[in-house]
Amino acid sequence: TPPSFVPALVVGSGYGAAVSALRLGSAGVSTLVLETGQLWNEAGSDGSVFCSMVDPDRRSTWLHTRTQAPLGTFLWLDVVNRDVPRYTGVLDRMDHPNMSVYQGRGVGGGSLVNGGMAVVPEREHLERVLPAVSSDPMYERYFPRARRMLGVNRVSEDWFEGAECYRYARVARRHAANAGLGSTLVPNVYDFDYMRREAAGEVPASALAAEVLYGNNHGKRSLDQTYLADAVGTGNVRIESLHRAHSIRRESDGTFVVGVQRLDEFGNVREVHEIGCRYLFLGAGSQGTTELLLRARETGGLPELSELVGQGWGTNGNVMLGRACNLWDPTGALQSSIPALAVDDPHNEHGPVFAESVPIPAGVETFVSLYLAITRNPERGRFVFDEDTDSVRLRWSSDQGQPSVRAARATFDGINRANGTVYRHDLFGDTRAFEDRFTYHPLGGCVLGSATDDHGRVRGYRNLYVVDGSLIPGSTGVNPFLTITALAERNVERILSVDVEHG
Ligand code: FAE
Repeated sequence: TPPSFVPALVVGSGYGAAVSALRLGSAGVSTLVLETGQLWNEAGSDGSVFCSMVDPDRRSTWLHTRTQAPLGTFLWLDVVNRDVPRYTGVLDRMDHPNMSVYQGRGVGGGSLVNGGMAVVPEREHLERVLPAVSSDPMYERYFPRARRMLGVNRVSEDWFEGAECYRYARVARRHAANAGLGSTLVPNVYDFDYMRREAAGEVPASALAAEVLYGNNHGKRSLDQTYLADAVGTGNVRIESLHRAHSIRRESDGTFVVGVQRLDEFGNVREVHEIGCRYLFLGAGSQGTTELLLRARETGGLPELSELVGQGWGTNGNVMLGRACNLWDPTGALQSSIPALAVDDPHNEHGPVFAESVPIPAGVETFVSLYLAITRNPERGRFVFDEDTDSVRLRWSSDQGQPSVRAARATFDGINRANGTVYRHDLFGDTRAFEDRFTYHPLGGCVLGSATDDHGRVRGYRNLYVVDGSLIPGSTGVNPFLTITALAERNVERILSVDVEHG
């Protein structure tokens, strides 16, 4: 049967994809969005759509039989992760030699699982990593637009200072201050007014019920409630969940033909079909988009793609660590799962460190101060396509995490010295204090200005676009989704005004 046809096809439904879908739909372009993961809108037998971090079930994990939380152990005991039935759950971890890449799966992509921190990057750093992007319009126009569209808000300082659930963040701030370091309250898309009412017992708890990582049942403005809801509301956008784009080829008349696999909720391929489109927008995330392009380049579907596809990948300098606080310094049994504070060390000898104070929502006092540090690690890896497994492999060596560890160590050695505290060595499965073998912030693989032009148009093929985190070469210096969103707003605006025929 000949392929069905849509004018515009968007692959994935994370930040870049959601921006593309809304802007295409608003311009009157009939658009289909394909998402591998589920549409998370139906409650399970417990009455909730998502499960919590402390009691995970099959909804937590994408096609694995055990949950894969980064904090592997506590007192070296494997108490954190659980066996679960294999299912198309919401959090995926893609394992490569020396590096595990986390990604949200479902309509909304990473917005379903992430901590919601929405941070504008430092102007100088953005100019360094994306020299082709002029920063005035970014800071005057696209960052403010992205913040407004995503529903970014700030915690009220008065409430923060007294909230039991942010004792852990205040401890982190005080310990940093004792070492001469500042901290900042971090804006978020989680509705802080909702959280205040959770704390007052007026509404069902989500952030205060250890929900994040495997989804939030309340409070978080994930993309399905913002961009994607608006996109569907234009009447021109349709979203197909449990549909995975697999192959791409181009016909001689310029039509792209995408091979699609329809999955059941256990991840089995139930049906394959083809969809033709005029405009193809790839928003499948750093690994997903890069894999689609490399497969197409290596297996003949898009042979003209640049050799630069696959390159420029980085971890955003992610490294996690825990400190043991003194027994007179509790971090609190009730911890909001939504981080609200970051320690700032701009003058670190190994480059600036922005370290979020992250919760351990165990429900008991642990005296642990936990951090996800974002460092300026200059190391870059690359993806290669492996025909045997029909998937990409990441080339990343174990020593490439060392710049992140050195920077974090310089910051936190100082904090430990100033407070008479030590690192925890029991959290990451062995005795290491710094966990640099995973990233929540994969970036790069199809870098703007190299594998694409200055607006994400893929080199070698007209009407083929990359719109997600793969455009950014490895680092934003802060949490990345606001940058991904603002960059997509900028690029898609240009693409719509220059390339696309409007309906
Ligand atoms: P992304 O959101 O990853 O979406 C890609 C989507 O494409 C996914 O839904 C995939 O299932 C789907 N997909 C992949 N392959 C295919 C295919 N072949 N066919 C169809 N669909 C496909 O892309 N960032 C922040 O700024 N602040 C935070 O607080 C924060 N916390 C995080 C916490 C966790 C646990 C994680 C995992 C990430 C966190 N991030 C945070 C990172 C952020 O979520 C991430 O940078 C963005 O989601 C990336 O956006 P993309 O548009 O690149």
